[in-house]
Amino acid sequence: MRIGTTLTNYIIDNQRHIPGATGEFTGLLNDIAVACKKIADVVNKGGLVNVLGSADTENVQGEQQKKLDVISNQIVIDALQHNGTIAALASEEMDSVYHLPDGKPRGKYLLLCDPLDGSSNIDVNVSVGTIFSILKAPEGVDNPGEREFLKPGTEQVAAGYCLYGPSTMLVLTTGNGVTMFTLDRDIGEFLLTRKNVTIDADTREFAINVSNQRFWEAPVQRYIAECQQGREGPLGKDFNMRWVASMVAEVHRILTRGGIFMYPMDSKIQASGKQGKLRLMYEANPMASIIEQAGGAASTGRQRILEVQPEEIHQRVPVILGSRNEVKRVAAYHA
Ligand code: AHM
Ligand code: MG
Repeated sequence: MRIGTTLTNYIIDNQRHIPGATGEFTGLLNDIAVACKKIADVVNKGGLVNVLGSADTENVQGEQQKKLDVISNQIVIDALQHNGTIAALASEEMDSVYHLPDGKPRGKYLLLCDPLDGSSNIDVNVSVGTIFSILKAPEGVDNPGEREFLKPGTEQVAAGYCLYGPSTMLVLTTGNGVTMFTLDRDIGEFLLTRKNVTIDADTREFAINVSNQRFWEAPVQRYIAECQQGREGPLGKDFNMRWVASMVAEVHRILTRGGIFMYPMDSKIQASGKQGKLRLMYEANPMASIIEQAGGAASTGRQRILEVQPEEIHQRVPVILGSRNEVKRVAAYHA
């Protein structure tokens, strides 16, 4: 596929190579792209259309929702529920699985999404993003429930994110590499700008929220201490550090110039009875799939993220992902 190809043409061309494809998957990706364009529009207008600030509501996980969390969630529902491409939808912002209204056609896929990740960055005008993951829906189930969603990340048929930064970019994997598209606002289309994305196996850049240092487990303490010792330490090289607090932006940086991103298990998270900070099904799995498809690795420290068997849709996991050799090193320290 040549640089400049529209996302629409790219997915139609992919469909041609799949015998028996009905166009439903193409329609689904198209609906997702439409949702992302609409979210990009409101995120971009920001204070001009009074969408900044808190919504004065909490999501199921007890987190304060921003107005834009709620608006983005509704945009995703509106874009996806009419066209018969999905059978149900689960979102970080909804307590339970969203069932399509009666009379709407049911599709072959299940969609999971974090409509607006990194929303603590909204009010300060820093990059945020939408993350999505697609699973096959079980046949013969009219209204799939939570149980039907509980598949490990290896079962994803596609995953991606849309980054709302200086430019809006949609990054996609359908299990055959990673492709990047940039929104051309003048024509309202995502155009292919990078294909066959690969991540260097080694890196000199780490991303972790160091304010949690006193809570980290020993393997993470050891790794970050070694990074900080730089050329004089056991890793023999100087490291740089970044922390945007917006996973989409961190993953995008890693896909662009390598790096390792960590939101590990720590004693504070443990004390709150959770299994991690980030959500397995809306954040960790889709990002792990993209990172692996680009030649990187993604681990909880103790297990490949994509092999974690989910027990509930809002489940959380520790996340360590990025340049392969560094992720392997941190996993080895856990072993
Ligand atoms: P959110 O889905 O509520 O926005 O939370 C997820 C975000 C990630 O994008 C980011 O990596 C992390 O939370 C930042 O957490 P912290 O503020 O603890 O550094
Ligand atoms: Mg999130």
